[in-house]
Amino acid sequence: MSGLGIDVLTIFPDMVRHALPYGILRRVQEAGKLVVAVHDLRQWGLGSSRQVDDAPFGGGGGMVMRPEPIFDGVAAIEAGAVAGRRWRVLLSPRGRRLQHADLNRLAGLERILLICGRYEGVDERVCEHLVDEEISIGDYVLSGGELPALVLIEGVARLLPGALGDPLGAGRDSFAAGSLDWPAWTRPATFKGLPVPDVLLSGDHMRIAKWRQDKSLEMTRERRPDLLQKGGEGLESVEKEPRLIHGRTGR
Ligand code: 9D3
Repeated sequence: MSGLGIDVLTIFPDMVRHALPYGILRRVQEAGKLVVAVHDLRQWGLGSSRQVDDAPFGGGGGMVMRPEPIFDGVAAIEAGAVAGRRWRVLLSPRGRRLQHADLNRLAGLERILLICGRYEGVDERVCEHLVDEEISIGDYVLSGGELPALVLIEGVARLLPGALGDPLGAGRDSFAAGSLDWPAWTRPATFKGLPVPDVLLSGDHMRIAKWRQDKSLEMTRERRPDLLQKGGEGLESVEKEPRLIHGRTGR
């Protein structure tokens, strides 16, 4: 297989599986460019109750994910039918915020293992000694890493070669690098008395291209001036060095 393999380790495997067979994500998998294998962490849970969490040392509320099921699950997956080391990513609110450049980097790997946290977090030994990288999808609190893992999977899937029917493919994204999309209209030309801008009906493709570029820049200045700052986190800004953990990187 020349494409990408992604394993997901989670206590809610069906939550992840049920989101996979839709849209581009479905097509990429049907084309064999992406294989996603979802694993139930409870397989490696402790005792007859398959326990995966416990109270935090030092007290305080909430539960923390125990390290053994996660270490055992990762070892089993990497020794399984498709054996070999994965790039191990922990989805965590403490991780570095996911950027488009991360998707490009991850799309270039062969095998990724996504570990989804739940409860109040995971035992720090997982972060320090098992995973290569911690990723967050933004500064808001969710209940676990499953939806963030799906966000990452969908974002990576559409960057795989030939994922989009359009031969320009994801290249159109880089065309719009560092600025927001221009506004779009479709038929009817007038709706509830609201007309489409004349220029778009003019057939003058040079004028249209210029107008769109101006609109894109105007909209970016207005809503996301941070994208225009040099050194800011552009949609496709050249990737900063990935955060090193134990001296390993994804390259
Ligand atoms: C930051 C809140 N933490 C303070 C005690 C507790 C906590 C809340 C929610 C710890 C973990 C979670 C579950 N969230 C994720 O696993 C998660 C996440 C998120 O909440 N926001 C953005 N990205 C991510 S990636 C994984």
